[in-house]
Amino acid sequence: MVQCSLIQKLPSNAIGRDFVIGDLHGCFDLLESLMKAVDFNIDQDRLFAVGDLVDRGPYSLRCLELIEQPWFYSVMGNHEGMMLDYFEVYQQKSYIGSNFDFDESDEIGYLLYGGEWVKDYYHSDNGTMSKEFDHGLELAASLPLLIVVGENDQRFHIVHSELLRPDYSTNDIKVWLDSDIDQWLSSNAIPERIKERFYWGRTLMGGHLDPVTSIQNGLSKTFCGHTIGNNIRQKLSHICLDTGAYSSDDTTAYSLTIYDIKAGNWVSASYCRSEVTYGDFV
Ligand SMILES: [Mn+2]
Repeated sequence: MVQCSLIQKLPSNAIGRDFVIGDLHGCFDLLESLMKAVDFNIDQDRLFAVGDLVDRGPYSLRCLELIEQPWFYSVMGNHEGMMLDYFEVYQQKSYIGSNFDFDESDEIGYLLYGGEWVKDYYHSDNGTMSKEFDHGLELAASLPLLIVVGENDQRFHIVHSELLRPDYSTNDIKVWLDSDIDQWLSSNAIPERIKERFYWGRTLMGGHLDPVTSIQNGLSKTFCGHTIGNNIRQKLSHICLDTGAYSSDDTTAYSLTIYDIKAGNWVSASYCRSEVTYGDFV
């Protein structure tokens, strides 16, 4: 499994706006529409992504390449995790110079889970992936599991799925709090035994804890994705922005959503609508 346990700390944005974008899944073109709609200023504004930049949609590598932009920040999603695991097998087996059988080597089912696009970057003549793909892999491997931004009432977090505690079924407090996160920050690592839930868990947004309050005292706003819904929704201070971008061509309720954190409003774009849609979520 992926060894990522990084946590990234950033100051508040003193000169511009902070936006969060839901699971991109290769929908680079929808992101472009949204950045235009909010008049995104790359010199002042910042964009935080909740992970799952790749797989299923049309432009996975272009979404990965966003990681190089100084205004773009993302956490690792389970899809980046699967992609890195898949290519770990490829690298270990040293297929360089011989034909690589993608399907034969897919012990984790990554290709079936949306990873088929990687085959487009394979050179069968010399048995290697393209240089730009290898670079994309390096960028994915650099992603943190958790981003912490700002202080006090300005503070927010970015994580792919959920900050649920492993003992949630018996503990009155179901989620990790700012004080826990501050301890991980001071040791610069998230404990190994609890981190998988950060990018795979679906207990909270999947409705397995309902009924729950929208706010958890002691936990700052925590933006996440991973579980598709028709709209933004909030549970225990987690605000889920995954509105199913990659399937917005055949499901009219789905879209890609960008959220302006301070203003408390969102814009969404879809493959089956020519116009973007606006709304509030405060
Ligand atoms: Mn996911």
